[in-house]
Amino acid sequence: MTTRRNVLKGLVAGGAATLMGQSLFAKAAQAATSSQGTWHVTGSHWGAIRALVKGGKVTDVQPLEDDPYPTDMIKGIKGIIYSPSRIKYPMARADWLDNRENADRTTRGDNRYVRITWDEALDLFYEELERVQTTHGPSGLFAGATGWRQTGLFHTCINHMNRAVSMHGNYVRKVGDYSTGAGQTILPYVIGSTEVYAQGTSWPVILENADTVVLWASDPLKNLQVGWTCETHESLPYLDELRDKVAAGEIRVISVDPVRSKTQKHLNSEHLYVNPMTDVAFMLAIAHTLYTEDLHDKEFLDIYSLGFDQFISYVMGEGEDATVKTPEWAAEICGVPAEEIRSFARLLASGRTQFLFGWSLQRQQHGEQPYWMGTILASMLGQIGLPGGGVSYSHHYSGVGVPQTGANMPGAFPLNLDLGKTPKHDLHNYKGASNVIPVARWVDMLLNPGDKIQYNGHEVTYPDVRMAVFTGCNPFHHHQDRNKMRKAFRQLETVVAIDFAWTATCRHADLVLPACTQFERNDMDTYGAYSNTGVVAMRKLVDPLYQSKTDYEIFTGLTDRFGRAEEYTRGMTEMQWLRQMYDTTKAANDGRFEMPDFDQFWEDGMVRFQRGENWVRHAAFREDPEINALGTPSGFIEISSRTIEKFGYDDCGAHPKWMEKAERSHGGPNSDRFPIWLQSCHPDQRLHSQMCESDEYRATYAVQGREPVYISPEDAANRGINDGDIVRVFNDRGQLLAGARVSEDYPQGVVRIHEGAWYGPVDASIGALDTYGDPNTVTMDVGASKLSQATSANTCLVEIEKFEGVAPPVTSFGGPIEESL
Ligand SMILES: Nc1nc2c(c(=O)[nH]1)N[C@H]1C(S)=C(S)[C@@H](COP(=O)(O)OP(=O)(O)OC[C@H]3O[C@@H](n4cnc5c(=O)[nH]c(N)nc54)[C@H](O)[C@@H]3O)O[C@H]1N2
Ligand SMILES: Nc1nc2c(c(=O)[nH]1)N[C@H]1C(S)=C(S)[C@@H](COP(=O)(O)OP(=O)(O)OC[C@H]3O[C@@H](n4cnc5c(=O)[nH]c(N)nc54)[C@H](O)[C@@H]3O)O[C@H]1N2
Ligand SMILES: [Mo]
Repeated sequence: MTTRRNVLKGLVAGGAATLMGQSLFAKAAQAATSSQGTWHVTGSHWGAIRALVKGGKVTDVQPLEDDPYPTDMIKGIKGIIYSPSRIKYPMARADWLDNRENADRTTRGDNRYVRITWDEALDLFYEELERVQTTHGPSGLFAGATGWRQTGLFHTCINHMNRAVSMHGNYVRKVGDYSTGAGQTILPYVIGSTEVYAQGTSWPVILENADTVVLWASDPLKNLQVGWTCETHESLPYLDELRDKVAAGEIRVISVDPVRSKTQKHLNSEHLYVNPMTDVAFMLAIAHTLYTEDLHDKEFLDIYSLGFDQFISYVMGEGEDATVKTPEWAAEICGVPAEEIRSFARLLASGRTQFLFGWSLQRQQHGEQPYWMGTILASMLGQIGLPGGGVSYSHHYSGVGVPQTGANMPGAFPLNLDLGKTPKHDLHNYKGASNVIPVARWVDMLLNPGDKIQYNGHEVTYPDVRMAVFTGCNPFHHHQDRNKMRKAFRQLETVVAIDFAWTATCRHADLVLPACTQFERNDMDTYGAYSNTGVVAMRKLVDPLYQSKTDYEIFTGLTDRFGRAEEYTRGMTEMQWLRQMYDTTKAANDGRFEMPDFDQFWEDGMVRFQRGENWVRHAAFREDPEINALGTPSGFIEISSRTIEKFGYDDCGAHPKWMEKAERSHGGPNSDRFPIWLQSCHPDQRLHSQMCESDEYRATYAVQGREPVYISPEDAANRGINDGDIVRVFNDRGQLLAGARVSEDYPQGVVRIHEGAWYGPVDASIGALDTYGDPNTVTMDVGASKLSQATSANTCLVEIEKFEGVAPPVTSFGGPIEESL
């Protein structure tokens, strides 16, 4: 098979660190202009692309020849630019404009807006910041939410908002994220770093050395289609190599997942079905088998870990909890027959085993526990730090496992931490409340000012927030429990949303400012978030559409209103910033990685570096655990944690435990009323809510114009549901319409609606039917535990019925209902 990697091997035999002139890419770039228009290179979450521009319009988008494994989502890009859901002008909520903080907030969400000028909009933004800072101080403003802003290091919009707003005054911020909240909180106690965003063992090393690869709740073929920076897709050809090794009987791959995933089907590998949210019971029984059959590596545990005795006495039922965690005990919970649990444990111990964990299973109640157990199982096997063995929590993400070049990458637009002067307003008086909130608890914060919660060994006191600013994120997609959110938004006097698409967040905001898309501005980006394969030039394709502006221009206009624009911009234009960012990077790489001057780079579209060396995660620790001690309190792997024990939490203790969930399918709590588990995994054909507004592309997967709900043949038949029917999905928290896709990949009692489906309620009421199929209309908004307070999106039960009668039209797309002044 010809992969980009093989091509590169041939090209760089001599070892030059930079690949520019010779690359496939530069040759193609020379033929960039034709009668059809001009092809420009740019980067995106979906990979590097070439876009054809003719007559001021993007007419075609193709993956760059450099991309070894382009994603189908490239087809959706044009529809983002030319979406009927674009925000065309600055808009203000009709009921808010006249009465501001005294406006009727029960109509929030009815989507009635008035067009205003940019000057009026920025004056209003500034006046509201002034009012809130003067009346309530920094605890009155929440500007801490962040998300998957489009790519581009200079225009990274979250930094623009943070820099500008913090020049005016301080505000309530967030800690953690929705992706890995539970994992990134627990793992530093257990294995010394968050692990979730760490570079992992190189794929070639895994392919060479592993006997068994366990994909635990991990679907890399689906999730590696996008990256945090411009994605190279260099990790995907490795999955083809893995498929070939599976076929040749050289590696066994086992996907532990309630669902037959895209990756498992692609690899044609084994599937081990486990009941949703019961992995910990399964894992404890594996530990039981390894221990009782003397398959565990005592020497490794002695040298590299602490606290095994305490943990294993829990497994053996010797402590307070007198239950022995036998395979028979676990089988009842996890649905894997006891003998299968035993043979799986024996298989793991029979050779080199690499665990690859996805993140979905920590996005649930007690999400810390399966992650902690992952490290414990890998420690019992004694393979942490060996090539093709041990545990990874990141190989499904942004090209982790592609060897890193070692080159310096450009920095992003600076935050406000380098402020020469203090902000206009008081920085520190939070009136006894906390200034940092665990990210997934901000709706609780709005509803319960003054309340105290536990978080990671600390107490957090919720501030009394009156105003919120959102940019580069879509909270009316990303947060759980829409109806609770709608209640919470009634507490807010002022909500400002800056976006290019009229999302449900805009629909619930008071002031909506039209940013332009990344395709309407000049920028540059890291090519390969972990591989640092190169730097991609992001050339503006077309001028900002309608009245949209770059975030840079928007916040220059805002800071100008309080005399800080010069400081904000440092007196530089967009192109001056880009030049400076590039030149700084070139200087930092000098002598190690050759880079052309800026103009050449801008013309070429990319500078690319030589593939880095293979690497093994935790090898240094294994080699010398004293010198290369882990970042845990003891420096060793902590199978039991004194630190966590001392917090005294009932939902995360001294070592991992099986804990029942608030609701759980397959016989668990509440399953008599709502028998179906809803998983809201990451979409195969979107990036969260981005691209949902791409009409033509959405039509390729929507069912009668609604988001698909994937359902098993048994569940569908039992409810008289046929493939293609509109169904109502509901529980006590909410209700939504979706389109049934009956699929053999789903077992009975398990359905999926991909996260990011645009919320489109029938009206502004609480409990309103969602017309398109946003899964967060029905998900639960509780912290994973007192330790992480992370999202529990995947702890969610529902019932489903066929929708009878005339379905209401979808209200999610096409922008606001415009009213005149
Ligand atoms: N039920 C459920 N919910 C989930 C998840 C789940 O698994 N299940 N996953 C969670 C996870 S892991 C994540 S990361 C979050 C993602 O949540 P978000 O990051 O909030 O989701 P996105 O849809 O990427 O939202 C980005 C928004 O920024 C806008 N935007 C993009 N670029 C720019 C720009 O340059 N300027 C401006 N002004 N705006 C821009 C886009 O139009 C879009 O509206 O969702 C979380 N929510
Ligand atoms: N195409 C695409 N790729 C993406 C994204 C996107 O929006 N679109 N988003 C990116 C982001 S921000 C993130 S955070 C990552 C998310 O990465 P993940 O959270 O790892 O991805 P998911 O797709 O939610 O889930 C992966 C698998 O976990 C399984 N699973 C769910 N619950 C359980 C459980 O209880 N037990 C077991 N054993 N398995 C379970 C699901 O069935 C699914 O096959 O993806 C990134 N990649
Ligand atoms: Mo995420």
